[in-house]
Amino acid sequence: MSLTHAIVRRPAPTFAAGITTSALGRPDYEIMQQQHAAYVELLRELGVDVAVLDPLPEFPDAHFVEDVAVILPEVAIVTNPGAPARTGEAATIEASLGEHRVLERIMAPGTMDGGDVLRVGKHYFVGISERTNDAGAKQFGEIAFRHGFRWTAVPVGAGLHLKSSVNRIADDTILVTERLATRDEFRKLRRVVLDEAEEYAANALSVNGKVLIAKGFPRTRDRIVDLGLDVRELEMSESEKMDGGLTCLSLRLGPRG
Ligand code: CIR
Repeated sequence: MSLTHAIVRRPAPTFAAGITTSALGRPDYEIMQQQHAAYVELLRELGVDVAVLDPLPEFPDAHFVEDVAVILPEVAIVTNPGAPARTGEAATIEASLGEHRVLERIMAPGTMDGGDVLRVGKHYFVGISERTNDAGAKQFGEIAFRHGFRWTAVPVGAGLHLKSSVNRIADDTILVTERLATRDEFRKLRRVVLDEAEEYAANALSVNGKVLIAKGFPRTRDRIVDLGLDVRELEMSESEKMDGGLTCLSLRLGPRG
């Protein structure tokens, strides 16, 4: 699955006012900007054409662009984010997405955050979480099905989003927390199970043959390297303080169709 384009948004000076459950302390804006710039630079180095949108100070979480849309090969689905403070963010991504795809929408009472949607091949796993409800998942599933995908709902339980706990790192291979590893929905996939102390590293991102992970999780890195995969590490401390990770910072597109 090659990635050609990505959409990111620079963090706003207000970003520390975003939603968080983390007890890691107040994030630093300057360091956040540096970490975001390094992320964009790495995507570009990996051959991705990155569109960088302006900050939106009125939406302190808006640089976590993944949550406002899910991009399929043929269409982009603008979500209805589940946190009331983030609902208005969805409309702000439509113009950029419209350059690449026809748009569809998740409508109330359905809610959905893109962080709950994990694609593995022709299948979508949709996390049911505090942000994505059954109605949102069902609307998503119906659209995905029309475009040739199957889908399964997965109760997220702990953690913010499904992709806080599980991500695809190679064909049919997922990096997953112990808690979700034994779930029936994932039984057909090869599972790389995270150490409990390294669960934040679950939010890995596969980009054009490399696996991007947060820096500071050596056991996870070694396990992925042992699979013969090429790992790149990025400092993610300031996003982690705001419950965000590598996937959250971009919307990614492959070729259309
Ligand atoms: C929020 O709580 O919505 C943001 N502070 C973090 C969103 C992270 N997004 C993601 O995992 N896809």
